[in-house]
Amino acid sequence: MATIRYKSPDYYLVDELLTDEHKLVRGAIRDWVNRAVIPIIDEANQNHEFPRHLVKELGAIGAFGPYIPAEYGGSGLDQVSYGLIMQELERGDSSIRSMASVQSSLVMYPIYKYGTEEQKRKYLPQLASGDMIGAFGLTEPNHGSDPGRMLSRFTDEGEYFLLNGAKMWITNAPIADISVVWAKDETGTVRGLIVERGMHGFTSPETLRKWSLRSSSTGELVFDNVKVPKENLLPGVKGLKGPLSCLSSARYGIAWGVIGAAMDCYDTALQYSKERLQFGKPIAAFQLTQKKLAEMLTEITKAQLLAWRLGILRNDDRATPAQISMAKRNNVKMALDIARESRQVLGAMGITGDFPMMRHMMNLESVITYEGTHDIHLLITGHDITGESAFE
Ligand code: TGC
Ligand code: FAD
Repeated sequence: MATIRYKSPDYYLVDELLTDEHKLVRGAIRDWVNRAVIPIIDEANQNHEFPRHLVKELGAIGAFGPYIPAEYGGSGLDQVSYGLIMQELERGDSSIRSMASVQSSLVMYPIYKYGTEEQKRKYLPQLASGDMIGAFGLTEPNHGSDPGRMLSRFTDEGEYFLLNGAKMWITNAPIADISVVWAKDETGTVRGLIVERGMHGFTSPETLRKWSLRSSSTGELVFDNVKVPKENLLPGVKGLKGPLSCLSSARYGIAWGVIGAAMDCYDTALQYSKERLQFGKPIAAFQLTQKKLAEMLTEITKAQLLAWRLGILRNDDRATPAQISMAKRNNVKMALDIARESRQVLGAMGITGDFPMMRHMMNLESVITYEGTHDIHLLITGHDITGESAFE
């Protein structure tokens, strides 16, 4: 099988820019993906099933909250290690990376950054170990790219907050024990609330019949007069910058993650092209195949350098949201294009589940949409370089 012979490309010797710790972390996650994900992932996708048994294993290998300090259950790793973990997980499948992205950047991060000490102690260690699953509710049925216009609201009822509204397209919603939910208070200010499964009036129906991220559990969060204890408010942030700062962390992880999907596609196409004979020659000998492979490797190399540099900037807390948008947008499109091109190299074989391209391609259609669409990220860059917002 192509996946077992997987060899990640490193044309510009980017490995020389990594520390021993980075390589150790990457190797450990790669071994786990080979062992635990690759053998089951096609079947899980074909059956539209979330491989729930992997959650505790993801916790055990340190994939949840790798940059959260050890005292709260994390591993205290740097941002490049976090990126490499995302890269290796997404080589397995974007659904597995999504699970880890949401848990780490969209649930643990806001609790760590904006939560009380009690909230951190109560939730972070359990999220890190995978004993608890989290979700992040920002998008609403009528507000996706424009979350600032959200309709979800809560009122102060003295002893508790009363929450009403609905979130849609939420990763992990049907299986999450807790959800970090962004809603407006009586002054119209966006605040974060931790909503726990079992709270009266809270339901989380699953979104079915997806052609993308079929091994990820997606659903809605519906709040019908949910009484949320006051101690579940995240006190440390007010306004849209709260959820958007979490997105910065998750988008950064995606910029790395999709490189893994692209590498898997490229490596599979390269191996296949050397073995598949047509017109009496390996198809790798034809110029048009070489053009495809050479362009794939060029784009992967550029994406690697972008992600690595962004990681260094993030380690110094110098990466701007607009720089992160540029990397998310570029790298996801790069991976999607490579999934499509590499699928062509395999001809008819490329449409089967014996090879990963179609699965990656379908997954990446979600990845290019969530965490800000391809066009929204272009507009964020446009805003940054011109000073003019095209949103209003
Ligand atoms: P705007 O006025 O631009 O910003 C409001 C405030 O937020 C600040 N800010 C940020 N802060 C931190 N990180 C960022 N990335 C930030 N972007 C903006 C900004 O400085 C401002 O602060 P302040 O202090 O002045 O109030 O707000 P806007 O309403 O004009 O926003 C426009 C826009 C388009 C940039 C933004 O709303 C946006 O990014 N839209 C895309 C929505 C999106 O990405 N949704 C993702 C939902 S979660 C998800 O998809 C999870 S998928 C999970 C998985 O399975 O992996
Ligand atoms: P819309 O905002 O309706 O956009 C539709 C089209 O219009 C897009 O092409 C967009 O680029 C374009 N458009 C919109 N505004 C403009 C503009 N000003 N200028 C030019 N073009 C514009 N959300 C969460 O909160 N939590 C999650 O865990 C989560 N997980 C997800 C998992 C999956 C599988 C998917 C598919 C989505 C998930 N999302 C999640 C939601 C995701 O973030 C949104 O789908 C995304 O932000 C886009 O919103 P929308 O789908 O409502 O599209």
